[in-house]
Amino acid sequence: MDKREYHITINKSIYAQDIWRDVPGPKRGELIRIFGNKLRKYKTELSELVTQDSKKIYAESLGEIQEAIDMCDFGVGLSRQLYGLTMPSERQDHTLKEVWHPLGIVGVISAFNFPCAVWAWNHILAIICGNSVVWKPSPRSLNITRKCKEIWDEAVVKFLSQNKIRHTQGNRFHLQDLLQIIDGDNEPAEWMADDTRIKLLSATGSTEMGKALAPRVSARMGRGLYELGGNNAMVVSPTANLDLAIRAIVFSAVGTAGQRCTTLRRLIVQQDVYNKTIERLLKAYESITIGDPMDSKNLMGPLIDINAVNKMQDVLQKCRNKGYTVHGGDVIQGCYVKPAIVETHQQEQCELVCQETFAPILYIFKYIGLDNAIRMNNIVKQGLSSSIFTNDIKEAEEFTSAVGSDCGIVNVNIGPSGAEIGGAFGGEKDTGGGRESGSDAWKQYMRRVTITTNYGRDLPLAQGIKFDI
Ligand code: UN1
Repeated sequence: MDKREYHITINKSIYAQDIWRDVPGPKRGELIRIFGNKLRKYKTELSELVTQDSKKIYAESLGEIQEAIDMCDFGVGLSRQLYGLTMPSERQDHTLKEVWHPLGIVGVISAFNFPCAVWAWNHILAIICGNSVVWKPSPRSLNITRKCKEIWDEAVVKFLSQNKIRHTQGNRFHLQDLLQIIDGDNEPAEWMADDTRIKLLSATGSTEMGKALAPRVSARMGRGLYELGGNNAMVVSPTANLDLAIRAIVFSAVGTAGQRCTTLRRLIVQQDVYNKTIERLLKAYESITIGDPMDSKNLMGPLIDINAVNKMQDVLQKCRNKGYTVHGGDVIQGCYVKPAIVETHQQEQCELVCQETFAPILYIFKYIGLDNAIRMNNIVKQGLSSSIFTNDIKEAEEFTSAVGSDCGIVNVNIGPSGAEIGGAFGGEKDTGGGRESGSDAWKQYMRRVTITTNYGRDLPLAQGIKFDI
């Protein structure tokens, strides 16, 4: 897309939002209900496209589309719950309240690994809140993106056949334009970051990408919502149920071929259960079936591209040079690799471990006491997700307390990946601080207005100020 096409897209987005902001919330919910039902209808086809584009296994792609459907259900309910507040006014015969209004255009930048669900987190909330969306997907996700847009347009047509919308713009009015696709790579992302017409930019991807865009968004006083890199850990305590822990480790370290932002990258195991845990984990890793992601017997497909394979191999070589023990990690063929476990034999986490390598590499560390494990969990720059396996309530409470994990997501007896949509999703530090999907994340997609109304016959001033003329 060139700059001229970009401007046309943004203009269409402005027209569509101008109409949409005036549509009552519950009616906006009606469009999302129709869209959600269409996602249900096309679930198989959409999941196939997710696998085709992202190379994740089909079972996970089904989960991804389900996540988008769940978002629609959440959005329909939310459309009747965009609650403001009323406060008692200090002045006689006055009312004081806060209401939430639509923001305008929301820009969404999504990554290859969750090409549909993460867009849906943003799109559904943005639409329910009365906004329009311009979506710049990863250039690797074009098939699933096109299909989502096609289904969206169908949903809009059905919605318009059942609902009358007040508008004044004649032919220029296309409600389908509430969702538009911006294709391209870094350049259009930069245009979006600099564009004052985009009121909120929600970007998912690497910390590097976020750090390049965020200053541009804030330089124009725009809003940014960032979901960036993770370097997620799990603590395995001596009281952990190892049967559950091993399953959770394998799913969160190997699932999506280690290419989730929530992927488990660091395993912190108490020294008394270290040997037992490694032994069982290595055995579990041996049983992982790798191959065609559409074949239901496989738990792992290929990495996204040859660059990812090379990066993984490079990091593993550096690990060997450092004297770490590397189990697995070999290239099978093309982009198919074996997942790797790296025993570091130390508590210190070197630079290699502190960076996020978007590949199935799991580093293992030993800890002695929980304080030590919490410090190890928190030492990296990223702060997305974390978990502890323990049957000791004191340990679980400490890990989730203010002095425990410093991440946005803190789990007990489940792995760090695979969050439900109902909670707010996101993390601290280099992860960017944004929160998406459930809870009250919707508030970022609206502007808050504080309204004071005087229904009396006098004009009292706040703070009792006297200013008589
Ligand atoms: C991502 O990798 O960007 O919690 C999102 C999870 C998924 C979302 C991952 N529900 O792992």
